[in-house]
Amino acid sequence: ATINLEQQFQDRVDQDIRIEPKDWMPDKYRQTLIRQISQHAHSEIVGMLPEGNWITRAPSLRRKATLIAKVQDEAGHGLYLYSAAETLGISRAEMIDQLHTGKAKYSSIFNYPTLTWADIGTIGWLVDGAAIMNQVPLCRTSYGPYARAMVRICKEESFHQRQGFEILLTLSRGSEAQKAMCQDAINRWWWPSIMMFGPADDASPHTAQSMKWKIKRFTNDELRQKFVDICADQVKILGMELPDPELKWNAERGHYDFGKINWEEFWQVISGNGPCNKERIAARVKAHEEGAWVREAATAFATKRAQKQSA
Ligand code: FAQ
Repeated sequence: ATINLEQQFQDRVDQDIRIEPKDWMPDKYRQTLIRQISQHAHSEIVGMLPEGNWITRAPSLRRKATLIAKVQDEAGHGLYLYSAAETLGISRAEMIDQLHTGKAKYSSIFNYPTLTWADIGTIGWLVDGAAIMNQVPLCRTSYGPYARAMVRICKEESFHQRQGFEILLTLSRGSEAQKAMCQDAINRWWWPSIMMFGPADDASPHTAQSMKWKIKRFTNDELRQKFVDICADQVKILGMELPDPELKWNAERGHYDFGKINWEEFWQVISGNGPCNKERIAARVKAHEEGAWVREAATAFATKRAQKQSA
């Protein structure tokens, strides 16, 4: 009977019929989604830290207001995604616990430090840019609640990408020191940004099955190539360079060729040994502990209200 159910499930996926929370699904499909959606949610929340670091130091009131709004948007994305994951039968508390104990990953990119104001522009341009490239296809992912969350998230990410690019455009037209700061930030963020798409296809254990289930619509390398192609053109508008001497248009392929990625660095960062991993998790654990009284008060209030209503 399970084989039959599995076949029916695959048929629905093949016909692009969305899978909804109460539908039958293979246990591995459920587990894969819990893994991916919760890690995506954790990335949004941890992703608030590197940029949050610059809110008090934004160079003008307008920049500050925009940055606060962007960081708040990331919090919102995390919340939609935790809710989407909860529809699969895992609790928020369990997911948070997996993050804090290192059982669940979050995006490698957020383990790098934000050293200058130009980093904030570069994160918007490259990190949100990479996020959009990965997430637009996820608007058509096979699991309904995840796909629907992605629609709103992608609209907000587009605004983030533009505000980042505009910060860099301003710096790129500024003083020599500002131009140098802009180039330095691009140099530091470029390679980590293209690592965000995950390991090369031949080293990616989950891609084949996730493509079959239409959780993923493109492979890691396909999305990375699209991203490289777009950035190689956009960087020219800034009058800056990407730090890759091997970056070169290949007319035959219709794509840019690019240099070798340092995969050793990637695996180190995702196994907890990046420049800021410990600091990021410590910040999240501290925030969680300091927020315990809020959760307790909210629970006590909900209990009281429920008692009043049933009385
Ligand atoms: N970092 O077999 P695959 C954002 C892990 S955007 C850390 O290829 P899969 C917005 C992977 O989990 C960032 N770990 O796996 C924002 C697996 O380990 P596991 C978040 C990574 O799942 C912007 C192992 O390597 N976006 O937050 C990474 O098929 C600015 C093998 O990899 C998403 O999460 C990595 N970069 O493909 C916020 C998008 N790459 O779980 C604030 C949704 C791979 O077995 C400021 N996720 N790993 O222990 C996805 O599309 C996929 O999960 C991939 C990985 C493409 C990330």
